[in-house]
Amino acid sequence: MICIRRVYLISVLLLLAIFAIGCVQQSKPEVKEVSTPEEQGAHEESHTEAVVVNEGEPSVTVNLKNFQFEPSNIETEKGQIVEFKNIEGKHTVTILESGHDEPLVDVVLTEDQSVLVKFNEQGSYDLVCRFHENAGMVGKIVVI
Ligand SMILES: [Cu+2]
Repeated sequence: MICIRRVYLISVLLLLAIFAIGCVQQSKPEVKEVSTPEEQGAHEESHTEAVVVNEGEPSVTVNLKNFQFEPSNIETEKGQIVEFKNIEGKHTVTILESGHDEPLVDVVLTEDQSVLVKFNEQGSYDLVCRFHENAGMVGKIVVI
């Protein structure tokens, strides 16, 4: 009888221990990975025409607001940096070489975030917000 009780007691303790461990694991705060635009752009480094850079002095600043890029027609020189600054809402800075489908840069910006893009090759680039492309949130970048 004592033996069965002991086994029962041990079983209960074990179950409690397992339950406690489960609780501890569940109550662990979920760490949400917040990726910065720099990190998001890091995988774009393989593209040479337009790359996300972590620092540098922009020659032009483009504001994202009212579902528009302001200005939407940008001209810059080869090697220069363009800053895209999200004033309001959630947008993407998606840059494609004109006539190509694969974006060179594709970064999601939430409010007050900005991203620096360096243009290394002359050419004509399409600027698109993937979320509001149909609303006319597009632009053109000419690198001379
Ligand atoms: Cu947008």
